[in-house]
Amino acid sequence: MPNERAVICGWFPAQQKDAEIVSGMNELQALCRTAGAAVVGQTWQKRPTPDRRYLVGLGKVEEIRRMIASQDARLVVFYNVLNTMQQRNLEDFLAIKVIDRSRLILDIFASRARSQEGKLQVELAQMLYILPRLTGKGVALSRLGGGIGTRGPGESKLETDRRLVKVKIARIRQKLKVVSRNRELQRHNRRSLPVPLVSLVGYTSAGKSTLFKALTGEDVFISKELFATLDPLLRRVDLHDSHPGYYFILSDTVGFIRDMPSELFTSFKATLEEVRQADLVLHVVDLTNPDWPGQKAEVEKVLRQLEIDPAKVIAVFNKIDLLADQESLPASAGPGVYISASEKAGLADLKEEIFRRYFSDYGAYTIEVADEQQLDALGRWAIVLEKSRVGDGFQAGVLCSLEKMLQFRETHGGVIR
Ligand SMILES: Nc1nc2c(ncn2[C@@H]2O[C@H](COP(=O)(O)OP(=O)(O)OP(=O)(O)O)[C@@H](O)[C@H]2O)c(=O)[nH]1
Ligand SMILES: [Mg+2]
Repeated sequence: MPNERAVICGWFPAQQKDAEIVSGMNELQALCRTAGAAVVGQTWQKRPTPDRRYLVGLGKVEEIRRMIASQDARLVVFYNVLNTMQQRNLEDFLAIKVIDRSRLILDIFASRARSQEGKLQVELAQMLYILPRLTGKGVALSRLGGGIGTRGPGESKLETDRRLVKVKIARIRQKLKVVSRNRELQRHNRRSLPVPLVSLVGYTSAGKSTLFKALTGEDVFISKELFATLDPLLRRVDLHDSHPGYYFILSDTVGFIRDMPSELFTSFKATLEEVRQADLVLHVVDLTNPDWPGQKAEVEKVLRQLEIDPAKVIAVFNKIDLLADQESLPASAGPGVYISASEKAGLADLKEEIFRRYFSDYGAYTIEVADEQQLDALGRWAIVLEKSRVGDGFQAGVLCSLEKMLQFRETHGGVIR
């Protein structure tokens, strides 16, 4: 729906603060823009409970109808999740397409998915979204389909009942199982590296990919649009400048948003699992967003759900280039590293913090092993800087913690010099 004209609307509980509502509505506007729709009008309503028929009160619905007419809108997007009946009532009353925020986010994800796994995950989320909405009373898939753009899975006129959707869900789950087995294998190979896996997390648009690019030199997709990144990506980052020989593996992945559609959460489990496996988690925070504390709290909530140990998390406050009073920063936002990913400022501090957290008990050792098999095994325990033949065996210069060195000697043999 390139340039589709949209009106946005939201219901909020009576006690909700106006500032939070404004930030939520602004975010919905950004989501619309990302999906290709221009927001030509917006309105919201505070009331103790949502209206059963229309979510918002009838007076509000009439206001939306006037807005649609005066602005020539083609679409209405609601901040809240609509049930089937509310969605249908609204469409009947307004006589144009009505979708909710979950649907919008699913559409954006669908347009972003590149990898086979990403596509399957999005498709699963779309099916999970549609299934409970296919309730009796002749609501066919064709009616649910074709929200923004023509990407949804609902276009196929053949799939007109719940049974088919259930079969499809089972099939996608099956395929995902195969893909995740491969991922499991890759992860196993990665786990046999002697260096930490460092995961970037953060609210969407916080600057994760910009930081990934600044640290790895990789030309990744960066955009002011939301959910620019979907698929996990891994690259090596050298700490060479101050710590020769040391490096870590950095992963970039999907961003978070408040009230993430539960269907996406379910289907992106495997991707989120990557974060669980990380040795260190860099939580990137966009300090220029007025609601950064709210966004930070939202991400921390997800990290808690994923049972990630807070001790593994490093707060990375980003975009300080845009802040007027940079001197007073460290005191204001809390403990963490202050950077500008786009200006590559503060990156040395960040690398130092990563080094301090993971490598502080590492040192240089020389070890002698008997054969090539042992030498290969050594590479899974320690960073091997150099190796040479000595007599019948090998000698290697390594970086490792003493604890791991002793463990290696216990399980594989060898002589530590
Ligand atoms: N001024 C400024 N802009 C930045 C900085 N870091 C990132 N940006 C901008 O912020 C926007 C989002 O950056 P991304 O790196 O795509 O953000 P992300 O966290 O990967 O976002 P998603 O992949 O959507 O979750 C882009 O327009 C970047 O150019 C920074 O340090 N300073
Ligand atoms: Mg990104």
